[in-house]
Amino acid sequence: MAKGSIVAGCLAPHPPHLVYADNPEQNEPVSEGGWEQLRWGYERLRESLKDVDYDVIVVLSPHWQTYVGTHFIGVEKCSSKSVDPVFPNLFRFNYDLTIDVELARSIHDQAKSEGMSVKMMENPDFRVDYGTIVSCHMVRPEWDKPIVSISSNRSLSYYSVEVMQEMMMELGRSTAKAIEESGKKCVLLASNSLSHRHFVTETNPPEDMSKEHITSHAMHLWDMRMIELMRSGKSQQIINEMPEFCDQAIAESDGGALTWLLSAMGVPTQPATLHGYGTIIGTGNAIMEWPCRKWGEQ
Ligand code: 2X7
Ligand code: FE2
Repeated sequence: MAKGSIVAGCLAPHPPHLVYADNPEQNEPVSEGGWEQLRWGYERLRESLKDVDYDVIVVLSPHWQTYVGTHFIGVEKCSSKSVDPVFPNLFRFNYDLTIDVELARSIHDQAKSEGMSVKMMENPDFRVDYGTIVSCHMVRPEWDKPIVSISSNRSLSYYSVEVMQEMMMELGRSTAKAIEESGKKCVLLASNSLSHRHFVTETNPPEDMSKEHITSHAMHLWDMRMIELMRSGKSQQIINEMPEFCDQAIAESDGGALTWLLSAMGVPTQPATLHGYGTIIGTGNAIMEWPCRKWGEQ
């Protein structure tokens, strides 16, 4: 069997506003659009992946929060309604998705053998979080690929950003090894915003773009710094600066997704492509792609 591989790694932010603004049939609320810069960014990412052959999407979302270890959905068919608890007016999404339980279990087993605390989530009534759904929908609205859904172990809240990073580095290595052994081609998604300080009131209508901007200049500077590091292949520096970034920009990478992604790709020195940047209710969001399929043997 040929070795499996990561064909692309993506930073794929998940504010529910993006799905709301796109008006897909699965979402109940209806909008007049909005956040076009980011939605055009997702269009460019989809175009980039259009002719890429892959079997499965592997996603880590900070909105599936687990406090004892990292969990993996272990139920093959998940269908229900996902409602954003903060924005139920924007996101009530009827989903029907397939999980690649075999690959999920392989990553779980590999991480376990490396000493991580892990669990397969086997409750058939489990409600899939909106972070997972929004990122997957924006990357692949056809929903024709199975996914592997990985939780965000809140080790930063329990311990520290350093402990979170140690654990996500190991989870990334275990993910890459399991993928290699599976023979499957995978797209990896780190589902998170960058700076994450948001407004506490909503405009009327929510898609009024005359009110949308970053919450502060300091947040803008952090977002631009992170984007430039990604664009110049300085992954190790991102990992080194993660403690300050999480602290000062209240960054949503505190959930570990970005560190996990960088580790799974082998902390790349190759540049990432910026497909789009924009703010959502004041938070900073970048759509980035590391086109690993083009790098050849590492
Ligand atoms: O989950 C989110 C987010 N990360 C950023 C902005 C707005 C809503 O939801
Ligand atoms: Fe979020």
